[in-house]
Amino acid sequence: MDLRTFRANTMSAALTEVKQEMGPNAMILHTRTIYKPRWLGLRKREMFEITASRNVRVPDRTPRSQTQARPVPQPLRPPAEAGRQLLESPAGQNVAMIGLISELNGLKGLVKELVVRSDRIRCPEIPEELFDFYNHLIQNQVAEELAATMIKTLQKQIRPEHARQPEFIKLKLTEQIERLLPTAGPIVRTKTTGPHVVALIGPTGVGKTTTIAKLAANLKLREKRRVGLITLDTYRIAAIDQLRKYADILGSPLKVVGTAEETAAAVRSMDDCEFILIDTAGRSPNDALKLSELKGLLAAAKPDEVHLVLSTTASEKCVDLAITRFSEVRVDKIIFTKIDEAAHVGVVLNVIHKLNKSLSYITTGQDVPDDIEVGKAKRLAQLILGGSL
Ligand SMILES: Nc1nc2c(ncn2[C@@H]2O[C@H](COP(=O)(O)OP(=O)(O)O)[C@@H](O)[C@H]2O)c(=O)[nH]1
Ligand SMILES: [Mg+2]
Repeated sequence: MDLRTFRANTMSAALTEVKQEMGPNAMILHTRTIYKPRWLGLRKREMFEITASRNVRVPDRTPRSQTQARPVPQPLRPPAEAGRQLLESPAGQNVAMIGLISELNGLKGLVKELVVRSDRIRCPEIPEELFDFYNHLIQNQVAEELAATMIKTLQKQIRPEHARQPEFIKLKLTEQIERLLPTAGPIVRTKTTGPHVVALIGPTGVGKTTTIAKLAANLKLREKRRVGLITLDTYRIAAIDQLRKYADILGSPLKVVGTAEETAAAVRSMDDCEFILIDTAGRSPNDALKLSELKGLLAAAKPDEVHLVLSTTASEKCVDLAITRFSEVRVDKIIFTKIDEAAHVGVVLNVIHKLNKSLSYITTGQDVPDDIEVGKAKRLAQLILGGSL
């Protein structure tokens, strides 16, 4: 079969090429729209592709001389019937489909244009030539106000011709993200006697227990430190079993406690450890009673640092509520989990910037102990500005 593929910027340009190269009777076998990505995935370019052939047999359009070999003579059809059959033939349907596709593409372009225009109306302060970069930040969930501030700062740093140099703009935005996103570095023990006590708090299911296991395994196996584990999560048997499994594998002591006295006693009993990691039950941010109970238990443990664990996959509303409520307990640093599952990670920048707390770790998967990284602004900038994990 004489099969050929044609690509052009519009469907009608592709059709013209088909006609020129293969003649007016060419049969369209397949059409599709291809999207070619540009820098940072902004405004993908549309291409139209047509696959056509010169010599596919379509029975109803075959010249009379070629139909003579048919075993049974065909009755003559009335013109309307022939028209209907032509429409229902693959060729007819392809032509109808092409018409629909090009109309749809026209509409899509129009909607896109309208969205961009209305965004521009909403943010008149964003200069035209930097609008795509602003849009990219917004699409990655950077808060609108913060994105606008970043673009205005960028405008002061660059000359107009730089707007056409995406790599340069990326560098400048990375520098800004590094300034906006303070990081805490890894957990370190600065005292010379007694354990360094670290507690993780946060909503249910964000990954606190898994993160405790990752931290404990890294301290124990990579840094050869003596690590003790305490869990205040006495609500669910499964939660205790989960941590016990890791404590057994690591050969670390584990205490399960439910009262302030038990908590203080557990910390004292691990006096020979260099680090004590405290896991807590995920309290619902709405449950004020349990939150104040958590506050009491934590106070008894006298932690050196308390990390609030937040999931990148949670909605901004959930994250905001968790921050408000858990701040009443105590928050020194922030851990963001499930970066691997998040569609966009701008929320990390928004939260850290708004709270003025530093980012300690990010977690990037379910595997203990590997899927954890010390929070680095450059890494986050890469993720926000288009890098992938
Ligand atoms: N994809 C992904 N899943 C995670 C990550 N951290 C934890 N999880 C999963 O999230 C679920 C809840 O974790 P868990 O540690 O029990 O949460 P907790 O209720 O806060 O203690 C489990 O299925 C974990 O395997 C992460 O970084 N990425
Ligand atoms: Mg847990």
